[in-house]
Amino acid sequence: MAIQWYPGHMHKAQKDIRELLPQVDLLIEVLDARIPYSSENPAIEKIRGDKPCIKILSKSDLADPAVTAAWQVHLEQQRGVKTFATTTDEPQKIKQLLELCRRMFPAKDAGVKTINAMIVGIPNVGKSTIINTLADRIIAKTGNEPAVTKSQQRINLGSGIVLFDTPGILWPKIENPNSSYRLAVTGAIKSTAMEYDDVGFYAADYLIKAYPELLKERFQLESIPNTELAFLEVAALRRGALSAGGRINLHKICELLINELRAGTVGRITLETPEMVVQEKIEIAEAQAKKDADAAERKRRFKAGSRNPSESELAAQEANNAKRAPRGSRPPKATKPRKSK
Ligand SMILES: Nc1nc2c(ncn2[C@@H]2O[C@H](COP(=O)(O)OP(=O)(O)OP(=O)(O)O)[C@@H](O)[C@H]2O)c(=O)[nH]1
Ligand SMILES: [Mg+2]
Repeated sequence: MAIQWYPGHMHKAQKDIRELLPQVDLLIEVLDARIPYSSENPAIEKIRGDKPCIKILSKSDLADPAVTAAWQVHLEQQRGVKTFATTTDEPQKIKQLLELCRRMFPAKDAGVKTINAMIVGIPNVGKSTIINTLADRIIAKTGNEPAVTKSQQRINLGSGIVLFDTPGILWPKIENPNSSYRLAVTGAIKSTAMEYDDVGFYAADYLIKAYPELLKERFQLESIPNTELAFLEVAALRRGALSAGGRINLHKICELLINELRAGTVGRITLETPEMVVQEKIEIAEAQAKKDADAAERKRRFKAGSRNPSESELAAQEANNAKRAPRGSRPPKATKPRKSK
């Protein structure tokens, strides 16, 4: 299943970001620390050009700390990129972001001009929360569901930095199917645009391989079954996710698993590592190359046109026709060609 969610306001927001970009000095892209690759907007990377960029790894309290550190090293290999891991548990650390902005523009620090920074990122990643922490007051509306911010907002922090809050955006085509699932698991996709069962199976499959110990502890299991279905069944029994008549209710356990993952109660979990993503990119490129080669071959065959059948093929066809003709039937009478007037 391909999960796509690209409502009209996101299309408009993307256009607005593109228009505003030339006027800003700095781009702050907020990524979800649990999915730093899947939450990175490929369009932003294209339109950013040489503009300096801070990539914030938000909600790092929910992510695996060792993997967050690995992602920071990986992301900083990109030109002009600095990274910063944040969590609402450490508001003082979020405030260090302002220092980092000033360090990136030493000339402007002398009060010559204001630094204009635009905050962009996927829905529900924590953009408005960061702005409120930086401003020390509630300026931007926040909420634990995607698409809370619906339009752009300019916020003057008063210390030589102006921030632009923007609505969370996804993109029209999510190329990597794993990314769609990871965005759905972490809560960036509206619940009406995804199926809990499908996403729950995806999450269970990943977790039994990547974080079996956390699952054992959370669901009080002696050992972890080796298929996602078997795990979901025992988890459902543990949690009483049953329908009338005592049948296992897979929908209920999938929803419960996803909600617990989002809330961080299963533990600190990251859904992708730099190594996994490198491998996935290779697989996607290979699949695309095969698709392109098949299309080129079809085109070539079409252009070469149809060939004449060989003698043996003609003979086989004739024998086939004779076999099919009902006994005693006559070949149709040849119709006289009409006289042309
Ligand atoms: N655990 C955790 N939750 C966070 C963190 N930052 C934000 N949140 C929660 O994530 C939810 C979304 O936060 P928002 O700031 O509204 O996200 P947004 O990116 O502005 O979302 P949209 O405007 O919908 O695009 C809220 O419930 C926040 O409390 C964090 O560091 N850790
Ligand atoms: Mg917002």
